Amino acid sequence: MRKVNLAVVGATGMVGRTFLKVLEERNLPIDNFYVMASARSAGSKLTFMGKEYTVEELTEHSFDKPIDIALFSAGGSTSAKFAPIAAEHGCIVVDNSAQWRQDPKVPLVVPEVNPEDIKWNSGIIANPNCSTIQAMVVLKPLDDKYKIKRVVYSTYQAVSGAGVSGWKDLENGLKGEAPKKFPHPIANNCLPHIDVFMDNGYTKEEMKMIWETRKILHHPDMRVTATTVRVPVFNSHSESINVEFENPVDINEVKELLSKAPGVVVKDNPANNEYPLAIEAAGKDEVFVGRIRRDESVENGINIWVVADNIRKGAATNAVQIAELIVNSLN
Ligand code: 25A
Ligand code: L14
Repeated sequence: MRKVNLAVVGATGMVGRTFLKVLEERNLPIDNFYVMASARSAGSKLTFMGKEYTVEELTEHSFDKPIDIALFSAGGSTSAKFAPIAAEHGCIVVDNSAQWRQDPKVPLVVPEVNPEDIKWNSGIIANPNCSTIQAMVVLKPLDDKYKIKRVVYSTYQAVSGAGVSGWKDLENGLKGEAPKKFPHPIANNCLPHIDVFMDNGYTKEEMKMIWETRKILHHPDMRVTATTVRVPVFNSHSESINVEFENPVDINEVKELLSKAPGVVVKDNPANNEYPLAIEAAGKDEVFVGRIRRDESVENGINIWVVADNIRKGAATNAVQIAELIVNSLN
């Protein structure tokens, strides 16, 4: 594998720091390495592969030097401005924000699901929303086998999804302090509100799950609905997913298919109280699925419970896997 020059943009954030950790673990072949963030943290130090790196301020000139791949997680407005500058300089951006995901010129990729889509990139590849990624890894083999007719998502999302400030709201809220990031206390509470409200009454997080599911599975008309809820959990998103299929399903075959699916671990043994749990998924890269059962209210339906670390598979790990696909395509 050829060595690449790689930059991490938003390196001091929740996802940015995890990019560094995952890059170290997976040993991507890196030649020159750069860490970038806002002026706020320029000059601070980050350790990568035992070496200390100084955080640079992200500017219009950051990509004047040769950089092959940049992993961005610095928010939508930063990506809107700087990802095109990086791409113009020949760098391939893997962007973790929602800024480019619906752009028809930008592939939206989960490596276990639609790796072939990286081929038609024009300098920017989007990393999907954390809640979408973990659902896709599980739904893809089922769609291939039974053809999905309709999906109903209900999510139970960790505060780490809202970055450093979301984490602090739960930490401080448990001590009785008022929230700064969320509109209501998150400690001992559930907020049916993630990202902004839209004209149709859905939140943008819900609409992202709907739009992104269709784009990744290449089913532009798939019937999908979602309710996304913030819960007082530090890390790992849990999801109840109800799926209706065109074709008849056999529940044992579903378990068999999922146990063979790449990136998926079936944890489904109710007799021993075994099912996926947020505290067990945290720190791991796999997507855990359990409570696999028939939806007895329809002819061809199932209910499942899907849990994954939203900062790792939901953000950093998925982006690094995309970077690996890019590196392989350069050879
Ligand atoms: O609303 P937006 O614009 O879409 O932004 C959403 C925010 O959500 C996070 C991320 O916050 C982002 O800022 N995020 C995005 N995608 C996410 C995902 N999939 C996600 N979180 C979870 N899952 P974050 O706090 O994790 O990281 C922010 C990083 O982006 C850098 N950054 C911000 N503006 C920038 C920029 N880099 C370049 N140019 C810009 N204009 C940011 O750098 C950080 O690396 P920094 O220098 O601003 O951060 C310095 C230190 O400040 C602390 N901190 C950061 N944000 C907050 C904060 N403290 C309190 N409140 C904050 N909002 C951190 O400790 C950081 O180390
Ligand atoms: O990737 O949990 O679009 O607040 C935006 C909001 C990720 C999570 C995205 C949150 C997200 C997020």
